[in-house]
Amino acid sequence: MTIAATECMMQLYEERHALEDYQSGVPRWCTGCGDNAILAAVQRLCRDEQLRPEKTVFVSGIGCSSRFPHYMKTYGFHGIHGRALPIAEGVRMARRDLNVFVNTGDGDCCSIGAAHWVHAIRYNMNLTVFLHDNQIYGLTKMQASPTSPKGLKSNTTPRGTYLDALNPLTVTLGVQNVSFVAQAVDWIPEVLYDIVRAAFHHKGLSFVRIVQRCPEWLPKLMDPWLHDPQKVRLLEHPDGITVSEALARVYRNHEAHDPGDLAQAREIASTLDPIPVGVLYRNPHVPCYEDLRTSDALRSDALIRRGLEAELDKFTVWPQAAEPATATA
Ligand SMILES: Cc1ncc(C[n+]2csc(CCOP(=O)(O)OP(=O)(O)O)c2C)c(N)n1
Ligand code: SF4
Ligand SMILES: [Mg+2]
Repeated sequence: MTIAATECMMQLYEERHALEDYQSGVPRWCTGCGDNAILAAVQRLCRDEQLRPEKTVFVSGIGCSSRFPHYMKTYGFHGIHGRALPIAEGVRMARRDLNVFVNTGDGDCCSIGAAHWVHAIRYNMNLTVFLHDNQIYGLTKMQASPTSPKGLKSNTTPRGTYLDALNPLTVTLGVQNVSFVAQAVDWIPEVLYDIVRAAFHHKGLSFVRIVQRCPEWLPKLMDPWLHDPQKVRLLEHPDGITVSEALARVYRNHEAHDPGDLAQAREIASTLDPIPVGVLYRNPHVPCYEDLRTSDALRSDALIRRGLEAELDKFTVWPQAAEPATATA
């Protein structure tokens, strides 16, 4: 009896995954790169939720941030530039039993992959999407991206960019069937983790824009926000994230926001300073495309049989009615 109990305990111990079970290799990101903070939050999520590594997949495009799957001891797909979302949708469609995450950069998602981004929001498949928004092309050494601030000098814009930055939050909130939009910053790990967790628990496409610092090419870009907690506007709600007492002492600029209010979410999303952080929008009732496509109603025996018969009928040669015999003289 005692032996059985010990064995049982050992088995439980062995089956519980530690943080190391999700960690793979040493990240090659620069020191201080915000991608490190995102990786730490996501690995913690996997451990806390005890996600089975063999049932979890990270899909990315190309960029510094897209190296993410290499550092997760799960399944992963380091895809092609701009195509993280369609690859992830394919995975999800074929394997609804998997936890599917997407890591995409601002160039990857908002530039070359913009069309896929819009349609992925509309299809609302059950994916957890992290937009690592460092407002620059990091991997290819500092070209302006659509989210670069106006006037930013870069290798492709030596006189500064001419256009206002594209706002990933307002764009996403403008697409039909949007179901979850949040914003996080890499330098408040407690809130980053809570947002990542809320996104994971949402059924449907959860889109999290994470303001991610790139100390290599834009070392000072986020300094004003980093050094003045008043410039961060924390949004709290039981359906979103809650702000701990310790955090509230530092970040005094916090307010209630109901993520069920789309009009309010759009208004908040359009303000850049102070920067809103929290869950802006959540609607758990938007249907997921993969559920619509594979619903029982569409796969009933009767419907499948009718479809098959209709297909076979196309090739059936029906016997002609016998010609009436003609009288011979
Ligand atoms: C089709 C194609 N076009 C261009 C490139 C070159 N390229 C690789 S990564 C990248 C931009 C990466 O920027 P972003 O998505 O913001 O990721 P970050 O490196 O900043 O994390 C570009 C233009 C490519 N690999 N493939
Ligand atoms: S270049 Fe920027 S985004 Fe890329 S690893 Fe370095 S700090 Fe991170
Ligand atoms: Mg980038």
